[in-house]
Amino acid sequence: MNLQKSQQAFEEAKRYIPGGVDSPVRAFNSVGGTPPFIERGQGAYLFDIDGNRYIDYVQSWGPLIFGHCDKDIEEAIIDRVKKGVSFGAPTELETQLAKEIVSLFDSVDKIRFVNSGTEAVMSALRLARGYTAKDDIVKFAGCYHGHSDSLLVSAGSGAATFGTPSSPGVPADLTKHTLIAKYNDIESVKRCFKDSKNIAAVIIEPIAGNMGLVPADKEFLEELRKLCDENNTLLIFDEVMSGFRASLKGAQGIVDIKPDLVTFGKVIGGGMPVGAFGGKEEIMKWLSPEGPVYQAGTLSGNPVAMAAGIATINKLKTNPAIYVELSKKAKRLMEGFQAAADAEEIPFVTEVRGSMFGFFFSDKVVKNFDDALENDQKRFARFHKEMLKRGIYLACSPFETGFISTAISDDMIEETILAAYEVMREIA
Ligand code: HOZ
Repeated sequence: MNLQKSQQAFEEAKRYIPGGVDSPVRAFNSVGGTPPFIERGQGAYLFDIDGNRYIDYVQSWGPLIFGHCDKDIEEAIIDRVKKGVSFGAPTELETQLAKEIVSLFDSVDKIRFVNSGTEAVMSALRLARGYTAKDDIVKFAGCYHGHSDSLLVSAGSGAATFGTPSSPGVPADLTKHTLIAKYNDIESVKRCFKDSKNIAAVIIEPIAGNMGLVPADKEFLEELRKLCDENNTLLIFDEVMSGFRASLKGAQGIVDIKPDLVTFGKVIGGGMPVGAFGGKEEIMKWLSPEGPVYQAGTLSGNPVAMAAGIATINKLKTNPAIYVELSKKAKRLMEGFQAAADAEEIPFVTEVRGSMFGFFFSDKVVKNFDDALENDQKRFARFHKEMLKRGIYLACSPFETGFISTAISDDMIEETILAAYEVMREIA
């Protein structure tokens, strides 16, 4: 595979942008080699500037559930762009998208749009603290909720990839309010409640997608709900990744547990920058201008992002059966990878939730961050590199998640599995 132009582009980018990227994981540091610089996407494929074609299992880290350049979403975006790209004033589009999401999520009476998952979570936490008049929060090791100060503690995703799950520049005065519990371990949460009577919220990815794909057990989430109720603490589900990905109703649609607040991103913008947080009326009315908790943004509810989101959610709502199809493909892909690993006696485990998939080079079922850290990262890096050479674009870290889009055909899945057989043989 020729990556000459990408190599040049990367060197050039490094002169002007730290590490050459605007989000660390994209630099491929954990898998080595040059990240292909992307020229365009079409359907299931990515094309880089050297002319290489890849089957894309990243799909912009989740948003592109209908693949690249889906005609309906593309038309909705182009149509809106012609009418003006930003007003900093209300449009009916915001209400339209809000209505769609509220109608699907029982836990959401009202919602506010922002520009990213980081912003959504940061704002939801401020609201939770304002509403409860408490300061502490509980987060789980390995969960990633964006890079705001309070949450960059024991964080997954890029932070875990680079072995810096906390960051310089985050004052200890702030992080002392963040208590860390162990995913899928209710006793660790009970200990937090014992240590602090000042817990405003427990925040969790109900399907963790940032330490690899690690779903929370239903019983664990039920216990969590109970503990929060007993302690007048809000339960926040971070569904930035799982919202509209795991099912039409996100992780909540699978486990049937209602959080007090939910954060969204990715799919609700159809690939445009977006985030949102929502919840019960009683809590949401604390938000400015209705209430005293301040939160704002010029590009919030941006019309182009709203139009893309509406087109995406409409397509999903009119065809909910696609989740069955996507999940079937994800399962087939993971069964294929598993069989390829088994054939070479390589320790390997997989997970699937809706259109999300994950795998670890490990011999134990991964239930939490400690388990995830035990995966063979060197072998992952070799696997990733060899798959890329064969035109298969997978997330470039074992602490991320893979995504199936409707554009990915059964034949592409089989092609990917064949490549996995070859690669497993090579890395055995
Ligand atoms: N680490 C982010 C997903 N969990 C992706 C960041 C990026 O777009 O590079």
